[in-house]
Amino acid sequence: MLPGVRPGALSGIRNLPARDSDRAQSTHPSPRASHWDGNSASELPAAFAPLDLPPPEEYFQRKVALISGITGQDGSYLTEFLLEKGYTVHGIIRRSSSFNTGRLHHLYEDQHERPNKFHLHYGDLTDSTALVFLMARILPTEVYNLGAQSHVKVSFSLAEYTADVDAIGTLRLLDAIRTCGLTKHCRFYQASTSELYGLVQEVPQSETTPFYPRSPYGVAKLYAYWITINYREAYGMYAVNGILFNHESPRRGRTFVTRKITRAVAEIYENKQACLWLGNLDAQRDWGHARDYIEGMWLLLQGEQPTDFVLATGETHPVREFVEKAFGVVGIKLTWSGSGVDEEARDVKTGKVVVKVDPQYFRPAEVDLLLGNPAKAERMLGWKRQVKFDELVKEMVEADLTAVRNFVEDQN
Ligand code: NDP
Ligand code: GDR
Repeated sequence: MLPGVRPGALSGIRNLPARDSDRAQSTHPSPRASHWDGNSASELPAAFAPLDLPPPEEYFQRKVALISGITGQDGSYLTEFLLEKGYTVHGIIRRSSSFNTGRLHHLYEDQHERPNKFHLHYGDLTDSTALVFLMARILPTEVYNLGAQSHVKVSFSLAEYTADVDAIGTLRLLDAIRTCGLTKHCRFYQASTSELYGLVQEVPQSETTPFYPRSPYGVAKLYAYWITINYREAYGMYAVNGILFNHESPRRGRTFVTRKITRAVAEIYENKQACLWLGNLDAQRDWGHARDYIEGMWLLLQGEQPTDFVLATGETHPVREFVEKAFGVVGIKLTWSGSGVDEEARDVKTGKVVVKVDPQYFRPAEVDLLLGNPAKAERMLGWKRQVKFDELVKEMVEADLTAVRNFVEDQN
């Protein structure tokens, strides 16, 4: 039982449509392992007897999403979005000794409004058997692969683990779809990233910009990007990459720079913290609001043809500017002095040093500048970011102020 989860919420799969095994067999060929000549990749035999699938007209009327990474920032917003659209949402959660479902708690509160629409299952992107089992039981129509060791700096310390989860984990999920014979039954979204551009080869970056990842995370995501395309081309799957630039929100994990800043601003303003220690203040990012990007993910799976898209704001800002704007929300004006590791910022009014540099937050290889070109998504999907940079900073600082004042210690 999940801590804090109501009895029954983790009870596994309910609400699946009734199956008609006779009709299902007529729409699904028998395994032909003994006759297969080993030449045609698209005719690989199923690993086990074909699943007892509902007939296509019934199967595709269902809107059933399976989300890896449901407990993360994006997973929680995506769950809300899909439930609103009438989907049944299944999420994969990891076993953890501490709470990891904090971002989903409010959805349990809504359970009585939407009975049997929201289910969580233990699983892990490192566990193929669990993925195949879940795929076979849930029979999703859309799979969103958001699960990842998503911290770039951490990936330098956990390079092998990051590759296992972010690269091979994507392969495992795609293979679970194949193993269950669902390549034509479900659409697959891969959470690709602007970190693929790394040492950028052109500005701004678009779908055609060459990649040059700069971290074990970026390199792992490069494999995931290509294996998604490979499965699309090899098996005719509707599998797409959303190449998303940084997107933030009050639900952002507190070790990412935006949330680290907004939480610290709130703590400093309330006299609960003296100083904010940061790494590279010169790095520039194209920062949008996570909620806007969730809609883009869904749109990517609703197209006629599977195509990869960049989602970005088309603006870039240095970390230093985010810091200034965040302090500005609580009326603190900063003055900067020094350079490199000696750079610091003082509160103009009090003269106190409130920002300093700590080299422990530098990265062995940095991504200096990201600036996305969302023209293709705007043109073909009608997608456009709604929340502007200043609004994003304000929303995050205000949410952290409320949390600090109410002694809310979220686990993000
Ligand atoms: P988070 O770090 O907030 O969430 C990551 C999710 O992955 C969590 O639910 C986490 O579970 C889960 N996870 C980690 N390891 C495993 C594993 N071994 N098996 C299964 N699940 C696992 O990331 P975001 O929500 O910000 O990002 C979502 C996805 O989008 C990620 O793949 C990220 O790399 C990618 N991305 C994010 C961008 C951004 O700016 N936010 C931009 C571009 C891409 P737990 O809660 O237990 O840790
Ligand atoms: P990023 O996000 O690496 O872009 O990856 P992060 O917020 O960690 O860093 C952004 C930039 O800020 C600089 N920085 C600091 N970063 C952190 N975390 N902590 C600090 O103290 C600090 N000081 C300066 C960093 O050096 C960097 O240049 C995020 C993740 O969500 C990825 O999963 C996703 O793929 C990309 O965004 C797009």
